[in-house]
Parts: sequence; C-alpha cells; structure tokens
Amino acid sequence: MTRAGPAVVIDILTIFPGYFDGPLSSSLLGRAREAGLVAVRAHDLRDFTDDRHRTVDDLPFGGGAGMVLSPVPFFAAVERLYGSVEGRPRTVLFTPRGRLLSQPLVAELAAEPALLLLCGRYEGIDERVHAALATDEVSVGDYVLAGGEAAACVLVEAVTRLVPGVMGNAESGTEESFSSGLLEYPHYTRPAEFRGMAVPEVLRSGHHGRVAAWRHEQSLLRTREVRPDLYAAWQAREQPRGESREPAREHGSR
Ligand code: JCQ
Repeated sequence: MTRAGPAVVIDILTIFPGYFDGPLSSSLLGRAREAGLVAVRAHDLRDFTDDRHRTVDDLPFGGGAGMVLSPVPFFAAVERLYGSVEGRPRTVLFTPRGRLLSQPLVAELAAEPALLLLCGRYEGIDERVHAALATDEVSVGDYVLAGGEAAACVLVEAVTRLVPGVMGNAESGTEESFSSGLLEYPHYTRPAEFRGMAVPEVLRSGHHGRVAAWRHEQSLLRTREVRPDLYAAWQAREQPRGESREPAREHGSR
C-alpha cells in the first residue's frame, strides 16, 4: 500500500536558514507540516561551498559598492538536491524587479508538486542565477528588503493555505471572497454595541438574504473606494457590456 506524501515540497536556498525556524513551526504552517501535508526545508547556501571559509559572495565585476551572491553555491545546491539543473522544480527568485505576487500566481504555484525558492542578499545575486535557474522572478511589493527571506515566508504561507486539507471549511470561505477579486466585507462579533459603535442592524436581523446582499454591496463599495484597480478588473469580468448595477453611494463618516 502506498502512502501519499506531501502535496507540495518546498526547498529554500538561503544564507540564513535559521530565519525560517519560527514561521515554519508556527500556527497553520506548523500544523500543515506536522500533518505531512507540506514539506518545507530551508537549506544553508554555505553547505554547498567547497572552500575553507564557505564563501557565498564576492566583489562585483565592474566595481561599485557591496557584494554579490556567487552563482557557484546556487548551481551546486540545485545539482545536489535534484541531480541536475534540468531536474529542478519551478524555481522562484525573490527580487523587487519581479512579477508582483498575486492570489492567481499563488494558486498556480500551489498546484506544483515542488517548488524551489531562492533568497538573495547584499546588492543582489549574480545575473546567471536569474537567467539559468529562476523560472519565476517574484516581488512581494514595491519596496526593498534586506534579503529574500521575508518574501519567501509570505509565499510559503500563501501557498500552504491553498493545499487541500490545510484549512478547515470555515476558513476556506475567505479564499473564495478574495478570489472573486473583491475585498472582504466588514466583520463584527459581540458585543452588539461597543464604546458607542453599533453593529449594523441588518447583521442582527436574522434575514440571510438581506445579510448576503449587504455584504456584497459592502465589498463593492470598499473595493471601489480603496482599490479602484481591482474594482475595474472585477467590472470588466462581471459586466463586460457595462450593464451596471451601481452600488449605492456610501453615507458613512469616512
Ligand atoms: C522582493 N519586493 C522586494 C534583496 C537583493 C535578488 O537580489 C536581491 C533580492 C532581495 C530580496 O527581495 C526584495 C523584494 N519583493 O527585496 C536584495
């Protein structure tokens, strides 16, 4: 009898493998790993060097400030882990010049049997790693990090929660909501009134149809207000002919 292995195996190449200890064992990710649903392994790039000082970086050709991560340990690691460069899984390199990470890209990566994540540091990684190892260059936002490790944590968490069996049914509802391309509606719990702020009456009405309509309306209003780009994309998908049922204008205090 064959036992199913993890649905996704994620290898990470980094000069700070210890960086991942907390995130990988906490909460959702820790439980998913213990349940054998995902395997995440952080490898120390220095383990793939062969000099006495375990050197991973060098001076930039052409001069300039700082150091550049050498291609040598990256290629050595890939060949030791997968046998050859050709045998590697889909390989993500984190860089501000990459394609912005989005839920559709996360879903695409979660469907892969294995992923390899490359974390840069210093001024950057030798261009031959970008050219010959990375299948995907990914950015987690328009800002500069000290290294790719925080970006890798973002990706691992977003991918893991899409692996079947990781989240209960209750939680996976949230996924549907963002997958619609709209932002979430507002959430409330008890008490019904708190420091002068009341929970909207419709949510306490017990009228499921009116609750659903109100939530959808709130999602539309919110998305149009704070993410006009997402709203326009949603409109183009839902109402390509422009048969608009405009959401009512917001009256609130914001
Ligand atoms: C990712 N948004 C910002 C830092 C060098 C490839 O070379 C480098 C990569 C990094 C890490 O990535 C980011 C980033 N998304 O800074 C330095």
